[in-house]
This record gives sequence, structure tokens and C-alpha cells, in this order.
Amino acid sequence: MAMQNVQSVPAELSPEALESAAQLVAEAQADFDRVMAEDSRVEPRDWMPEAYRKTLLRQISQHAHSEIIGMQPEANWISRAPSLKRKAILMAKVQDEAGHGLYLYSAAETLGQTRDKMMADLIAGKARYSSIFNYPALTWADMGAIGWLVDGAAICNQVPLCRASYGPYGRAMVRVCKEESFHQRQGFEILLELANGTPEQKAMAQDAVDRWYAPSLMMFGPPDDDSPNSKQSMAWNIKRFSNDELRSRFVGMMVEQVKVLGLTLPDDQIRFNEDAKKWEHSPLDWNEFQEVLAGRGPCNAQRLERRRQAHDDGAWVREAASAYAAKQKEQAA
Ligand code: BYC
Repeated sequence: MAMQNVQSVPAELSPEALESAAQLVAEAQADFDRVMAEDSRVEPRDWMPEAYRKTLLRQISQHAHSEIIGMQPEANWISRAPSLKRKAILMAKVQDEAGHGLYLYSAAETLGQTRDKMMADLIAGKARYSSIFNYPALTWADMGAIGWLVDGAAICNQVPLCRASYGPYGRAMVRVCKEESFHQRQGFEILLELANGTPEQKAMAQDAVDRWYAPSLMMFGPPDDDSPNSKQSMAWNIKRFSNDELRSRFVGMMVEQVKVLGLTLPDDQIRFNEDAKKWEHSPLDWNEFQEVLAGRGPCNAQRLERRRQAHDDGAWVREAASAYAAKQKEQAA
């Protein structure tokens, strides 16, 4: 895509220069509109409307924070995994989440935001991250339910994001989705083994599914009528499907997979609506969702405190890396 890089017009220009600058901006906007109409891609050096840039930065930085905070409920179980094999798999998964956070912070940096600022906003409690990570992981079966339901919901949401109009975001999503597939399978396999184990193990698996089911449906965001950002994000080819469309698709996937597990979903109102051609489920508790978003979920305070502590503990690594980089630069000069 060939667009001119016209980001802003200085105020002190002559009327002629102002007119020609305004024309350049209009041409750049027309180019951007054409790219949207052709469903093509915007790259970091291309001109883009400020609102598009801000929307991407909002979504990508929240997504990055979710990956980093999302490491906590599972990292908590690494030392208590029931076997060496389970420990190795869980460690690999948690490391993958750190990697996802890094690709996403890098994608967000291409939009002009520094990683330091994003991290400062997160630890100051000013940035959002996914509601799901404010729930506790109480038993080993939760590792199964998180992998199966939470990573399952993430895949459902993120596969369409591989086609997001912003190049760095779409490309990051391709790799993230491949890794999420492995994550979902390992969660499914944990639950399958527990469901085929002793009655106590099966009950533990069912309890974990019961607790994670509704919060995982809320990951897709508020109902379409209450989703202020969806319409514009869809017009800009960032989101491809609405929150409710993806949620319904996810329920349809889970309703089949739960049969293989020999477990049940805690919702007796799931049915396929033949007229609307979509899966329906019981109403979700959106007050609970708003409480979690407002910072009053079961683990919000604990998650942020842990993140702050990890940031402080890592100060020496950042200092050492900066000192090493400065030394390298000095030697190269
Ligand atoms: N939690 O207008 P809407 C993972 C906010 S990590 C918190 O529908 P949008 C994993 C929303 O931000 C997976 N906040 O917004 C990691 C907005 O507030 P602001 C994370 C939510 O952006 C480790 C307001 O509500 N995935 O898989 O059009 C281990 C109104 O919503 C949530 C992503 O981040 C929520 N659930 O749509 C295991 C995917 N929902 O920003 C697994 C990328 C909504 O106006 N993000 N809000 O203050 C997206 O696809 C979209 O941003 C959303 C929301 C579907 C989440």
C-alpha cells in the first residue's frame, strides 16, 4: 500500500502551504478508505486516522496485558503439578503466554507507544486486561478448565483477528493462535484424564468447568447492544464478528466437546436456534462483569500486586541490560 506519511499539519504555515497540506491529508484519507474497502492491510509507516491508531493501541495493549497477567493463575500451579510431565507442559504454556505478551507489546510499539508507558499504566491500575484473569485457580482441574475454556474462547476470538487490517497485529495473531491450539488441547487432555479417573477426580473436573464456564463466555465482551467499540472496529476490519456472534459460536463448539469429556456445561438453556442459525445460552450476569472491570473482582487486587512485585524484582535485569547496551554502544563508537 503506498500512502504518504502525513501525520499532522504545523499551524504556522502560509495559507497556500496549509491548503496543499490539507490536500495531502485528504489524499491520504482517500488511500486509507480504499485500503479498507479492498480489505487490504495498513502498515506502521502508512498514514492512518488518529482514531484508528488509538483504537488499535487500546485493543493491542489490553491484549498484551491480558497475556502477561494471564500467566499468574497458571504459574501458581507449576510447583504443584501432579507429575514432571505435567510440570514441563505447564511451564511451556506459561512461557508461551509471556511470548504472546512480547509480540503484542512490540505490535503496540509500532503505533507510537513505548513499552515503559504501557507497563506503567498497567501497574498503576489504569489499563484494562481480560476480566477472566481476576478469578482464582483453586484446584489442579482448573488448569484443565483454563486451557479448554479460556484458551478455547481466546482461539475463537483471535482466529478472526489474524485477518485484522493492521499488519503487525494480524501477523502476531497467526503465531499466537497456533500456540493457543496446543494450549487448548493440553487443557482438554487434563480434563479428559480427570473425567476418566476416580469419582473424586471427575467431580473436581466438573467443578472447575462449572466455575470457569460463565467467566469464559464473558471474555467476548459485553452484549452487542452494550458494546460501544464494535461497530467502528468492524468498519475498520479490526474485528470481523460481533461479541455475541463469537460467543454463540464458542458455545456451539463447547457443547459438542463436553460430550467427549463426559462432563456437562452448567447451563440447561443451551440450544441451537434454527431460525436465527445461532447457539443460545442462559443470560450472563453482566453486573458481575462490570464489577470485575471496575477492579472489584475476586482477584483484581492480588493480580496487580503480583505484577508490581514482579516489575520491582526485575529492576536489576533492566538496569543490567541498559548498562550492557551502553557498553556495546561505547565500544562500537
Ligand atoms: N475483559 O466495546 P467493547 C488469553 C472492555 S488472553 C476486560 O465490546 P471491544 C490467555 C473493552 O475493552 C486473551 N475488559 O470493546 C492469556 C471496552 O473498554 P474500553 C485476551 C473488557 O474492544 C493467558 C469495554 O469493555 N484477548 O487468551 O470492541 C493465559 C466495552 O467493550 C472485556 C484479547 O484481548 C473483557 N472480557 O471488544 C490463557 C482479545 N470485554 O477499552 C489465555 C483482543 C470488553 O473502551 N481483544 N471489555 O475502556 C478483543 O477482541 C476486544 O477488545 C474485546 C472487546 C472482544 C475483548
